[in-house]
Amino acid sequence: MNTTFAKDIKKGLTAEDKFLSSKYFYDDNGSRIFQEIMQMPEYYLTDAEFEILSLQSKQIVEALGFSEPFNIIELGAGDGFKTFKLLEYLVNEKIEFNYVPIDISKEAITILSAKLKERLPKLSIKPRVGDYFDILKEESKNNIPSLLLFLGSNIGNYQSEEAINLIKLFNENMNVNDKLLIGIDLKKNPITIQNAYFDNAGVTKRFNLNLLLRINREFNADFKIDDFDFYCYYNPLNGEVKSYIVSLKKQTIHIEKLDLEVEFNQNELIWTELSKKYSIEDIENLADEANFSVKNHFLDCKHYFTDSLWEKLG
Ligand code: AVJ
Repeated sequence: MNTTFAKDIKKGLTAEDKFLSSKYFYDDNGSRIFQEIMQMPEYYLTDAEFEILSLQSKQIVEALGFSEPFNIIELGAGDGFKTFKLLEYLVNEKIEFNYVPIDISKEAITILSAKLKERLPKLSIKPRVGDYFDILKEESKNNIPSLLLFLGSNIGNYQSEEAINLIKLFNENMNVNDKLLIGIDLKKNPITIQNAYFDNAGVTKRFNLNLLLRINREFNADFKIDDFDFYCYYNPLNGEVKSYIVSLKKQTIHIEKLDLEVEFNQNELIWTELSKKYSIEDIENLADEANFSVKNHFLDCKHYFTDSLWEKLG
């Protein structure tokens, strides 16, 4: 049994305001549903970032100003689909670099490596499985300039303070002049954002409710999916999309392996996810707080999304 997950379930479901972290969405089923989300037309984030890396790889690489060889270290590489465009550009230009994808899932890394070896046989790839910061620290010791990739607006899942702390940790494990390319979803027309998360086909609802199915399976719980719904809203004043699971009736859930009974009132919520949106000014403040200077913002043509390039200051 996964003990941190067990503790987090107990903590979240016995709290006054119930919560479960979106980091637990990504079991095998959840990862598949997230692939579906990325293919929905309403979920503009993936297309926007793909456009940036397809059309602006040259500008990004020039802005690095690195001597060769250098490292490209990707945090949470996942399926590596977007990064492919950047890697392809570099290989075609015969630029000397190593690609170091890091993921906690060994399976994801194995699949990614095999795919890349086939599609870019000349790529030098050094896949790593394990903890981001341990590996970053190790890689920073070899004194090759490094570009860190933290793409896909994953930073959006963190509250302001946590986001600053995470980026400070990146900073502490980098060398001066190393760069961070960070993908961030921008504030925009609230309807566009709302539609990306509250899709009509209910894919995002399935993504959220899958967490209950995961708890059923891993902890012998008895959540009945039809007794729960999904709700989310975007608050343009603070840039936060918050997602919730809603109990449709008063009910008691038994989680056998945790020896826990959880009572729900009708319409009671479980907060599952924060997907925070930033303005350019917000991004510059965040960089500032963590001792980075912003070199460039690479935007898509609709200005929905940015891959921002930051430099570690001395
Ligand atoms: C993978 C965290 C960037 O918050 O946009 C997509 C996850 N949640 N639809 C996001 C997600 C609902 C996604 N991130």
